[in-house]
Amino acid sequence: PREIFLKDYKLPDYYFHTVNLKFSLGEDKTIICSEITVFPREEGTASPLVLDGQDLKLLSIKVNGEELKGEDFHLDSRHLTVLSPPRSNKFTLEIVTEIYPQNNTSLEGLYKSSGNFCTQCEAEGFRKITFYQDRPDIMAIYTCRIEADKTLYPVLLSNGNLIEKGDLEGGRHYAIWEDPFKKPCYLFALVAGQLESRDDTFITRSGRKVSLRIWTPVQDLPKTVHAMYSLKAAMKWDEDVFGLEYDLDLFNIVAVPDFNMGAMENKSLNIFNSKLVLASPETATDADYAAILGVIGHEYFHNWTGNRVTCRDWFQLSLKEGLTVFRDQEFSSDMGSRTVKRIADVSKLRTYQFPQDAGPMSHPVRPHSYIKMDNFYTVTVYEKGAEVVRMYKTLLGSHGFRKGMDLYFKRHDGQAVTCEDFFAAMCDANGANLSNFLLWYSQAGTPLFKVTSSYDAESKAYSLKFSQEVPPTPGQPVKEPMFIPVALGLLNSKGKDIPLSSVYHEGMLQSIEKNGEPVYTTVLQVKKKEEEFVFSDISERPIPSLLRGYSAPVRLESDLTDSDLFFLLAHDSDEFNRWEAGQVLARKLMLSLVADYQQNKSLVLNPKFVHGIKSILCDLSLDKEFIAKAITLPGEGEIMDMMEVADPDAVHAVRSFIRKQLASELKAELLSTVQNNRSSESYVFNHPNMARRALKNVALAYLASLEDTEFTELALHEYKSATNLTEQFAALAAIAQNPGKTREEVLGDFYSKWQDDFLVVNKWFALQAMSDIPGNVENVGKLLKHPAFDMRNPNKVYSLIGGFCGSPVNFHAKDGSGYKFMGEIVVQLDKINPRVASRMVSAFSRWRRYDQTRQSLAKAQLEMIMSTNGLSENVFEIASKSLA
Ligand code: HT7
Ligand code: ZN
Repeated sequence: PREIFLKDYKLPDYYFHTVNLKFSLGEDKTIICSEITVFPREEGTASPLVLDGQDLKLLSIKVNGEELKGEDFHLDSRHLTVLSPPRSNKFTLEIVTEIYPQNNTSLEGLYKSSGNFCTQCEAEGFRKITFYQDRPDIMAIYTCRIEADKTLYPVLLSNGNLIEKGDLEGGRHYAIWEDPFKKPCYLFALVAGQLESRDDTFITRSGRKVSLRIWTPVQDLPKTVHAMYSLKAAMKWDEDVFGLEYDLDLFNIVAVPDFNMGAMENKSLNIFNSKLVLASPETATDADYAAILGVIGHEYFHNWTGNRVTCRDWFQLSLKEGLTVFRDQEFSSDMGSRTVKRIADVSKLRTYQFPQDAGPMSHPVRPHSYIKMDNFYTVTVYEKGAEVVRMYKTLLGSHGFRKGMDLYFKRHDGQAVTCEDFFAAMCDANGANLSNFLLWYSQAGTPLFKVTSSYDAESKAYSLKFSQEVPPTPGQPVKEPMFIPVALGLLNSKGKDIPLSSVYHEGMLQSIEKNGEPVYTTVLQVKKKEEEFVFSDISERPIPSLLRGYSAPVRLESDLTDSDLFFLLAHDSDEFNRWEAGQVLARKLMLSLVADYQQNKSLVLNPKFVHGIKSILCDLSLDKEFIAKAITLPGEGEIMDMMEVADPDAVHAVRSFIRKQLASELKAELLSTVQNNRSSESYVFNHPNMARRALKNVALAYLASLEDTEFTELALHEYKSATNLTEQFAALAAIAQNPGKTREEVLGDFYSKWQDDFLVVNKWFALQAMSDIPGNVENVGKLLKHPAFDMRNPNKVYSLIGGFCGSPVNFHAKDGSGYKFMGEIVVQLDKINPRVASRMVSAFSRWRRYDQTRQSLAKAQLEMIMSTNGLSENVFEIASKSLA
């Protein structure tokens, strides 16, 4: 397979002006006629015109109306090359292709999902529809005519405005769509099928009346109320916060059950995985409701950050994705609790992105190369990319950030641009010099950021010394220091923020006041390998609250003592850092107990820790969802990530021990938490209600971990009396922690209740797949044969197989059974859907982190995968990089 490099980017020799597509959809074949007006970048160019194309049958090709002969073009399995296009400043190209969407299990290009036609063109799916320059810097105006059987496919949708429709002979009909905005082909979309819509309208602030339609099979329409609410909230928010309005009279969302990712932002025709549209209190949890809000927002926000201004090439993916994730994070924060959202986002970064950045697939936010672009829709590009955008805002302030965004749109509307263009807009709008900030795009690896402090009572000077180290990553052995914004406050002994007015740095006294007033949180700019900042006039030794709100995506190591951390946990005015202090304490505790466990010492839980958790649990002044997060221990992956040699059994044993110990010591408090937070009214999706349910569910899970009949009965009672899935599923999960008859009965009961709802059944698969019960691989193997399971549906694969990889004890079982199971699945899956298979093979990528026995077992599976005939480029890239 060929590797593609950012440094090799070249402007295209030809651009496309208009693209006229005609689809004739059929049961055994689909014919696509494409008519493109082409113009050269430089007049008189003699270059061949190279078009991408994959799995296409070419029926004819014409230039300026003349059919090309065999010697005029070259066709291979990946390209169609017009050898000598006319040397005029414009010509037309007409191509007719035949494809077979009914056999397309890759779910890229045009395919069928539950009998309906739909498309997925990002990143390189358009080349599976017709021959084209399939790259985002080719932007054109599209029209699309769709013809299909009227009974089977009554609804025909594409981008833009419907300009004509009518009936044809033989029970067929047609629709013509015209999109007035130029776009890259990855934003092209088509849907044809039996769908009904929930309709609504949104009036933009300049008075445009926009029709909103959410399309699903008729029986699912009642479950689209929350999606419509989310869409309208997102449209309003983008106007209020960024001044960005919707630009067409129609916005369509279609929900499909077979989809490789979450959703796709095609211009005015977003296509969504059903699980991110459909919700009712009985069939979706609070987490689902929140995800729908965030993803509907995300895809809608792409209309400006991605569609109106797009990427020059796929290396720039984070330009649209990092920015749009940042925007959806802010949207969700404004709709709920900012602190809780930030905690959730940082946890995601630590759980998934940090390990990626420390492993063989580590890559910069803007990768330097790829074999298969699909493999780079990663947590690094998305989540770390969002952190990079957040740092601009931290450095420039809300107002400065908005000025930067406004300039970005003013300069680049209608263009395909780069991360440097975004950076330049931010700097130029603010007259800012952000020196080496661009390294965040080009250097991979999570910086290790160390802080030491000292206080001199005599001179009342408080010094903070920072040092940083960016670890080597594949292809990048040596790194330069990064630009790290450190949001910081200092607490006095009463736990109050000390007013800050100036700081010494490199021999200069810098004022940090705002409008002549001292501040309580300042942002220090750390740019060197080692740097010192000294605060004067500090009358007692303060406790620093570092990286408030997690102001940079680094691993922080500080000299804070346990008592400093308990103090911050109790007093920090920055709620994120209160949570963080608790997490640092928990991580330290877990690591030291893991060491005890490995040395066969008996485990003893520090009473101070129990006390700290108790104070949080009983503090009625705190937000309930914050409490739920603060009393939840760091995940097993996070702890393994901090160990020299990851030991899944020890980490699992220690985490379970602490959970049980806390449950037993705080039994009474946890029980009253469950009792006092039961639902008394019907389900409402709002922060106070979600927070209450979250806290109740965490408390119940703690109690059920005790395996005590009283609490199993309690969980059973909660399961039976629940009036919404959030509480019912949490009770089921609490019961399912413990093997035995009750577990099996309740799991059986749940399935029989929900067997007709595939989204709920997927949760049932995931719950069992993730189970820590030893030997669970056998059960997962049985579930593969369950009638509700289907390897062709990505959601089912992610639930059952992805869920299994999420269980450290079973996936990493010392006898290698988990690895063998996964190795076989990857090979099987790769033949059906390479993109999904490559996500599954990623589970192996950190095999070197484990002991020798596990290493050789995992390596053997990777080698077996590599030796498979006909392996896809997707899986090849991940497996080969993992072995390198
Ligand atoms: N921009 C979209 C990415 C996406 C995608 C990429 C490759 C293959 C299938 C895909 N489906 C959606 C979604 C987003 O991040 O907004
Ligand atoms: Zn996106």
